[in-house]
Amino acid sequence: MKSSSLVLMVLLLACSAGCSAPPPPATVREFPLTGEVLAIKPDKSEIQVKHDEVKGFMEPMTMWFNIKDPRLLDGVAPGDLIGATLVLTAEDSYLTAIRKTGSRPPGEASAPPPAPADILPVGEAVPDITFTDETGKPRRLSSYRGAYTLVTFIYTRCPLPDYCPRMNAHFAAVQRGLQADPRLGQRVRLISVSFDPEFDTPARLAAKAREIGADPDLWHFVTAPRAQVDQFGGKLGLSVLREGPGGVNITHNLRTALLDPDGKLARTYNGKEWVPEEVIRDLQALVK
Ligand SMILES: [Cu+2]
Repeated sequence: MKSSSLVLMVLLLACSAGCSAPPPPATVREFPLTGEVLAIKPDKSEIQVKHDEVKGFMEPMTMWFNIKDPRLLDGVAPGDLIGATLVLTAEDSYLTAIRKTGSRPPGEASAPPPAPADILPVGEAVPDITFTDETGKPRRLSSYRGAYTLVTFIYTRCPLPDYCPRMNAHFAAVQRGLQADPRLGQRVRLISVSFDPEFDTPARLAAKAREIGADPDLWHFVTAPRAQVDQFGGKLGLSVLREGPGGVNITHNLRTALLDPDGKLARTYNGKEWVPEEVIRDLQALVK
């Protein structure tokens, strides 16, 4: 009850700061997908698949997919080859119609990609890095000291609605919370870091920032050379796998981190499960 009224309040605050037009009606797209199961979450809500090319949509890569009905995974285990339907709505993607088509001989099954090592513990200083922002200017992470800084990682050509586009939508909602509460607006900044610097030029980052209504006083889109972004992101739990010619096929997880005014890691928000209201609540508790 308490949390739902808070959600309502945040929504009202967000609307008082300018309600955008309702989203267009969801169009649903479906693609056949084949691949090898690498891992299954214990609650069967997600499955990791090393998939073949999804014609007209996605290069071969390894990634986690949502499963709406755990019964779809009855009899499916890591090492199995499967066929399925990838469903995309405006905000979500998931696998359905999963069927086992075979299995890799034991010993030939692929190992899941390694989890990122040496993640910074909460309370540690986050190493400085010099980004290039959407105007093409250098922007050091340390220049945000004095503010609570919410950092997430994206790339603008991410094809899956519940990955980077969802992070952008969540940050837009957090931004509305900052605009609605001057106390937060003065003390909190947002940074979206692209891990696709070759494609995400300042011009493309600026176009994305405009498209989703980023206020340049509150929210910056930045990037840095690949090795630097990967090293920086790795410290915050980001893992990016680059495959194909030039490493253009990107498989990634989602990590969002809150840095305190001293540049220390205050907390992390994992994956795509966090909601903007949770961040606003945390910020309201932190910002005195
Ligand atoms: Cu993405």
